[in-house]
Amino acid sequence: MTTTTATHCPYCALQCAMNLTDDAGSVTVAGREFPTNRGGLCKKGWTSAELLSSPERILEPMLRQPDGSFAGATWDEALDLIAARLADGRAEHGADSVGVFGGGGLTNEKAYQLGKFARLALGTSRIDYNGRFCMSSAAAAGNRAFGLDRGLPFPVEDLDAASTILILGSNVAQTMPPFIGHLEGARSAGGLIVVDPRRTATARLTENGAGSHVQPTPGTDLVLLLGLINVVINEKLVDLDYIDRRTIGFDELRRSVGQWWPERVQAETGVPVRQLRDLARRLAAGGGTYILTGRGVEQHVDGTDTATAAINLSLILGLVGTSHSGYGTLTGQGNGQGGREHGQKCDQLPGYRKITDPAARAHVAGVWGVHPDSIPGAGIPAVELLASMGEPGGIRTLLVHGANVVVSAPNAERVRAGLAALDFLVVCDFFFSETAALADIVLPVTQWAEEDGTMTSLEGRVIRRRTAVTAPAGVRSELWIFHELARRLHAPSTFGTDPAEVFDELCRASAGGPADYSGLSYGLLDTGEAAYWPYPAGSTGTPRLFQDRFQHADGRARIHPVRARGADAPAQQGGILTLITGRLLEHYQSGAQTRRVPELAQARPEARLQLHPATAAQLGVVDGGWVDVTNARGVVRCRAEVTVDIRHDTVFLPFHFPGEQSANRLTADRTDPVSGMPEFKRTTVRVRALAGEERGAHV
Ligand SMILES: Nc1nc2c(c(=O)[nH]1)N[C@H]1C(S)=C(S)[C@@H](COP(=O)(O)OP(=O)(O)OC[C@H]3O[C@@H](n4cnc5c(=O)[nH]c(N)nc54)[C@H](O)[C@@H]3O)O[C@H]1N2
Ligand SMILES: Nc1nc2c(c(=O)[nH]1)N[C@H]1C(S)=C(S)[C@@H](COP(=O)(O)OP(=O)(O)OC[C@H]3O[C@@H](n4cnc5c(=O)[nH]c(N)nc54)[C@H](O)[C@@H]3O)O[C@H]1N2
Ligand code: SF4
Ligand SMILES: [Mo]
Repeated sequence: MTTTTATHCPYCALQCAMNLTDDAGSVTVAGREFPTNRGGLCKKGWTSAELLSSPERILEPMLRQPDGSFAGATWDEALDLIAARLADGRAEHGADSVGVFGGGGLTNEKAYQLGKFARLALGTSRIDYNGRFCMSSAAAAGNRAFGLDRGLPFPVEDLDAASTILILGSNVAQTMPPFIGHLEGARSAGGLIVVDPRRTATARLTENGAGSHVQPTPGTDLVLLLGLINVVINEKLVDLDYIDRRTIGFDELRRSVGQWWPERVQAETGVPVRQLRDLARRLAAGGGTYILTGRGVEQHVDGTDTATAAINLSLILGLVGTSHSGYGTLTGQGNGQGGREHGQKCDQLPGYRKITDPAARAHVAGVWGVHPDSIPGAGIPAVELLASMGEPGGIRTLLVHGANVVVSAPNAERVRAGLAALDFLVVCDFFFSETAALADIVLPVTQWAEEDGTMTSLEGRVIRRRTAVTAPAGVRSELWIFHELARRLHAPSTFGTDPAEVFDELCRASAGGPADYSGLSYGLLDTGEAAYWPYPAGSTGTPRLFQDRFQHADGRARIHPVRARGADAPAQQGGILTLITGRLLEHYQSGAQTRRVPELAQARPEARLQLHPATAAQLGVVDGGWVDVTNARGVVRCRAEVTVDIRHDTVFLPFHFPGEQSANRLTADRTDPVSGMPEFKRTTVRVRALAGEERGAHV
């Protein structure tokens, strides 16, 4: 029998729509018409169904044996053992010795249930998730300025009518390929501006009169933005009427940017004065202007302040909540948006409520049928949580759901050592990811096409994931796993296994919160209606936010002046280069999934270090030759890709690969003081060409 099911791609936040056709077990993917992707998919989407029947899939619970190998077990054996170890750990070392690490790829239902499970069944405050590595800086900036964090406060299609789009630190042409269709309007108006230290596929979209590429020194975007604000104010390009009616804080901003005159900005960023002025004028010219940020400017220790500066620029130009203009951040993971709303963040309860707010605690406790005092307080953010493994007072047991931290967390070798120091590690995954391979127990779970649920896309639109194929007999849904463990742990409240029922509960728990889903249900979503939150009961949702007011009590946006910190030691002195990290089209995140898709693995089998020909010549590096990339934390060994598409002082590594090619062996676990975001994008390294015999050992 052949069945076709309408669902969405498992990977990124664009959530491209697809039809999955199951013809007697052979599953094919076809793009489906939808506003974000208009029928298009990227290679990852096209090949996504291959993982359903991957020979590497785990098909029964796996228990580590005394000799270090894994052996299959029944679900009862595995769950009994986990429950017993969790109960013992809690009794012996306290509830906060148990940690939970979630992911932005989990459905809303799973993310919600994971947060509830941690607080009620484990009684721990120690829960956080990989979205801390992703959206935390932009989220903190949005909350601070607007009183609300929804990545794009407008539908993606609004961008079609823009004449100017400024993209700061995002390579959408490779990270969300169908998205570039929405840049066409700006390109034909000559107004696509891409800020990236590399000449990326996205930067190339500005060629032939379509716009301009600004190529600053990595990590200087905050100064660049302060310079733009300075020019906009000095050239009287601000929208004073808007500033007056809708914001607070402009005078302080004006004073704070006085020192960032264009020549000084040029000296720090390398961006010519002329280009800076042209850019400021273009942004103020009207005709539909949007400012978008990505991980390139947010994944820094000053990422919150940089995103805030981008918001300040948008506010003084009167772009936010007005027609045909806007500010937004491009959410990354499939459910990166919903995943940050329903309680897997350490300081959060469902509906984007604060766990420290007594009214929020009382509301959620009411839905859960527990006393508010039984909900633990705020925990600690991801980097700190991982750093506490094996430390006195830190976590001794960890449950991982939807993250591969050994590859994706900063200072990855320290994370590996921390995981090894745990008393007990449980990982739920489809595959032996590098993190699962270190676990005591691995529980195999259903993949996207085998489950129902909801995802909230980068535009804050809640969409349905639907079961298209039958899961292999030995795997289970995480909702079922939470239910079974909660039962064994005698947890209060209920842990439903039916996604629709869990969604209804989530909607009730979110009612009245900033991310209010209370008017939603599977029934409504299944009608195909576009559902943008906030969607309180009785409403029809909110495609466009901030049109009349911002979410602060007085309705005004906060212009929060931010200062640039002193620059670090300039790159290239004494052979020091700046390493930036990011993504390739073919691979997704830690690569745990896409490295197992033959077509993608063949296209990009390994990490390559991008460097400029002049730098390569100085170091004696040839294209395809082996290099060591080192700093105090570790060494990466890989081949070089010599390219003019990068600055002389900068090198680039993708972070999709494990072991000696893992970029996160080099990144530091310093974090942004506001958001807890680690510094992924700027690390100092030395590069050395390897001689024939050295490289021989590693080929
Ligand atoms: N193919 C693919 N697509 C993905 C993903 C994936 O892993 N692979 N992941 C998804 C997720 S979770 C996310 S978060 C998004 C991320 O999507 P993007 O933000 O587009 O991804 P990155 O490649 O991390 O970073 C974007 C760009 O930032 C630049 N950059 C680095 N440092 C700086 C800097 O200091 N200043 C500026 N201006 N730019 C800088 C890099 O050169 C890079 O081209 O992609 C999503 N889509
Ligand atoms: N150097 C550097 N490091 C980075 C970044 C960077 O730009 N540079 N970017 C950061 C960003 S933006 C992100 S989002 C993180 C992401 O990094 P990770 O958290 O490592 O992301 P994934 O590789 O997607 O890991 C998801 C894992 O969960 C599994 N999985 C997928 N869906 C489910 C599910 O529903 N349930 C369960 N139980 N498992 C599931 C997958 O098989 C995979 O093993 O990496 C961060 N790390
Ligand atoms: S752009 Fe993102 S959602 Fe669309 S097909 Fe590619 S990975 Fe999937
Ligand atoms: Mo991300």
